Amino acid sequence: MPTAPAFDPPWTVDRALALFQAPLNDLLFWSHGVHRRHFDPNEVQLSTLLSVKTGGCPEDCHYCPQSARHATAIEAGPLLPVDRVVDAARRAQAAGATRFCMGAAFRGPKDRDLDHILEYIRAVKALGLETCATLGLLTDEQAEKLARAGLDFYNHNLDTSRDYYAEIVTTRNYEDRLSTLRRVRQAGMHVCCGGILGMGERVEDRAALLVELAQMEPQPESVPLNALVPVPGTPLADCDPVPPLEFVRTVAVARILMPAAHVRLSAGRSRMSDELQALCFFAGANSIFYGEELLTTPNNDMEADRGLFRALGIRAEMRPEVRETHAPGD
Ligand code: SAM
Ligand code: DTB
Ligand code: SF4
Repeated sequence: MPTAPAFDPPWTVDRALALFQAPLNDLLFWSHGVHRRHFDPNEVQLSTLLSVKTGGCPEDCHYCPQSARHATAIEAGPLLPVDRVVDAARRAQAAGATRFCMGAAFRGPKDRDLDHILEYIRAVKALGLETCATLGLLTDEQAEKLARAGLDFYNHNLDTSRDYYAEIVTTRNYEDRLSTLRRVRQAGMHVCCGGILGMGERVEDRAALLVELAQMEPQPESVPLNALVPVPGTPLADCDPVPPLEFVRTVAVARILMPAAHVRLSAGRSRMSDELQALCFFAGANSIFYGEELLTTPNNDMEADRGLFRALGIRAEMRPEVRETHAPGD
């Protein structure tokens, strides 16, 4: 077997591509080794999503069923009342999730909407859950307000490479996304940032996306890897699914480039077999979206996920402060 290449930064697209092109067994051996050095390989973190404001979005993201510019079956709704959000968070916590992620179909929040969202954050945080929100582009002041309300993570995906971005979204650019990510960091929140595979991109675009993420200082704490959920009415409805082993390779390269990040199997998991998910966990994935719905599309059945975890000997990760008060095996 060839000896492992050096895994230290700075990462370049060529170096990342060389990993993508390595024999699969070598790549998995390397990525699993990195994974074991940074994490318990038998623990997976569980996040639950809720769409707190659905549809009617002015942006034109070609993958998204919530854009008002695409003729999909999604109807626009208002921001949910706080008690509905708190009920959903309680159910997620009772089912075993440690993080609750609130998503809104905004280009960015209006200040009036933000005040309402700050109430969700305070209430969900008070339950003892980690909080995450994904609300689109932020100003400095909005990022600071979110952080002060107790928001732990902000999800804001780069989605694809800088070069391919304009093929996927025309109503904002890569730099707009990077500016918001800098504001999130500046305000002291953790960054959740990843992308979507299966939008017609090349392997070079996947490598460039991962290098873009890996070059952030500090690197994102959380990296969601979505497989496109093709929704009728969106411009990407007819894209071919990502070849499963290409998805595994992307997980493995993400793990090597961002050794301390939680790499999340995100949208598209319901089309993955148990065996493919098992291979992704071996490659270095250690987080999933848990709950029967993503934002507007179905996710895996929770009982099936618990069954898969039992079969693989995987435990749900506890929050660090909870773990300290439990002996192993509790
Ligand atoms: N509007 C905000 C924004 O775009 O940042 C937050 C919500 S948006 C729905 C959050 C993320 O969901 C997008 O960045 C994209 O990565 C993901 N997403 C949306 N539609 C998807 C689809 N059909 N398949 C996979 N991922 C999708
Ligand atoms: C992420 O990377 N994926 C999630 C979450 N962050 C917000 C969203 C997936 C959405 C899939 C399509 C839908 O359900 O509308
Ligand atoms: Fe709007 Fe976000 Fe969907 Fe783009 S991904 S259309 S910004 S909800």
